[in-house]
Amino acid sequence: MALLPILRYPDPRLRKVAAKVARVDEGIRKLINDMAETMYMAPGVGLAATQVDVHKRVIVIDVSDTRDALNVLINPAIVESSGIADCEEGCLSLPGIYERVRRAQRVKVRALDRDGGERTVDAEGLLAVCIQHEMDHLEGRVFVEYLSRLKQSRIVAKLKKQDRKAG
Ligand code: GNR
Ligand code: NI
Repeated sequence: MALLPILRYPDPRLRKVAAKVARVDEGIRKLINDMAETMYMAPGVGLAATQVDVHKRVIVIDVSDTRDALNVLINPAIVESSGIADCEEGCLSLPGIYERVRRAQRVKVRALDRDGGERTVDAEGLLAVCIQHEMDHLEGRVFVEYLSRLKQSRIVAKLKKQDRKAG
């Protein structure tokens, strides 16, 4: 396994649209293992391949307290959604930034698992929010793009200041 570097906003590579996975092979399973390790170490509750500069439709998520319930979603598609949830979100590509975003409260997602089998996940609460956040990454979208231009420019300034302090 290997820890992968996470791209930081506003890196233009975060804007790339990820391609469908044609076959769930050993290369994809290695990517999943590395992404899971990177997510747990960060620590975060989810990670999209886009964030580690791999532009394939692969997501890992674990919203459990015990950190032992890994969800792997390959080529995810939302087939149903309902309700509204306003959730304070964070992102490993924007360390230290937390903002409220409006999402669907429940989503039903069809995806492939790490063995290439089809599965459907019925999600609500943080899992549902996280799935939508990660699927946005695969489309080249980051949660702050739902905020006003003014807020976005303040966030970019704050991240730049962080980078300067870190050297
Ligand atoms: O670790 C994360 N926490 C989080 C909290 C609320 C809503 C979404 C998230 S996802 C984020 C990890 C990440 O950046 N995934 O892309
Ligand atoms: Ni994120």
